[in-house]
Amino acid sequence: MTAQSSSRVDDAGAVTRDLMERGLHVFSPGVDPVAATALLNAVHATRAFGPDLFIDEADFLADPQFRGVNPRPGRNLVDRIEASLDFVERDPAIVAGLSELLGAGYQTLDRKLVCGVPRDWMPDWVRARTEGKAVNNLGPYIRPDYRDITYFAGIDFHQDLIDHPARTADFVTLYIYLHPVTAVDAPLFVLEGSQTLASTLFPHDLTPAGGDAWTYGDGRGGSTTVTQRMLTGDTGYAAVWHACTLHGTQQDTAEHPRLSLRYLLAKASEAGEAGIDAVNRALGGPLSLAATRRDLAEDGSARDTGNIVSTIRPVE
Ligand SMILES: O=C(O)CCC(=O)C(=O)O
Repeated sequence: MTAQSSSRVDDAGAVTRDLMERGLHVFSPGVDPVAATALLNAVHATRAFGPDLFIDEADFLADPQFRGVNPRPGRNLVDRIEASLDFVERDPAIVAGLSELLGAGYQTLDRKLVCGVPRDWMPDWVRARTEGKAVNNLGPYIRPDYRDITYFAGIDFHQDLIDHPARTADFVTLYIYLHPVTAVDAPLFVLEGSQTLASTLFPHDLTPAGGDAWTYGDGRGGSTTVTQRMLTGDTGYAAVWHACTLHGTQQDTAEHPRLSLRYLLAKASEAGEAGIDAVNRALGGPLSLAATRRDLAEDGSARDTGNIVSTIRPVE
């Protein structure tokens, strides 16, 4: 461990405090940029990132699949390049921060690569199907053998609890940029303070309140003011947020994709008191919802509910 990383590790309690106060902690510095670049290069070597990622419209229409289009065991690119992930999974400050928050022996619920897809790559028929939608996971339109990564054309403000109905918010998301991310690279937008209302139904009740402020209602009569923060940063940028923290992305408007690593990490069931317990005790609402969203049709496709995050005009 270097002198620099040990001073980060000694900063005990900072991750928990940040999640309690803002719903988010940014690791500073992030993880090893050289290793992140090596991973990025390895990912690029697996396929031609571009318009050929997409299937033909006729093939899509022959058998539309809206479920089961994300990475899964046996079809997850990060599992094929496991050795390259030590720069995250063994980074002393990341391990210390997550152990503080989730207890030693925390569990990896999910880990995958996420790709923000440039608009220019998308066929017209895919643009027509995604325009104005809140959740633009492009998996249904991607060639099946490339569904070992999750592809987004932006996703509206949501909690990561959205994919886990009935689960307690005992987990966090760790998000790593594999190259510099600016305003045009589909940076994450996080609403600081949004975790305080605990779990709420998607799409969320958000109204602009001037500048970077939003009024956020919980649908139960409560509301709070939250602050929008755009997460731009260099290669290896690393942030962790609570399962109830609202965040989203706009579509990538750069010429290249935005590639990131995304982990979901949970407290081990046998772990004693950990930072996440203190964070959760401070929340003003339920820690789980039986149903987390009301935007899906029977077949799993997204209905048109609008897209709030796309209304932000990013300024760096
Ligand atoms: O990377 C993106 O564009 C969106 C990622 C995200 O918000 C998520 O996976 O929950």
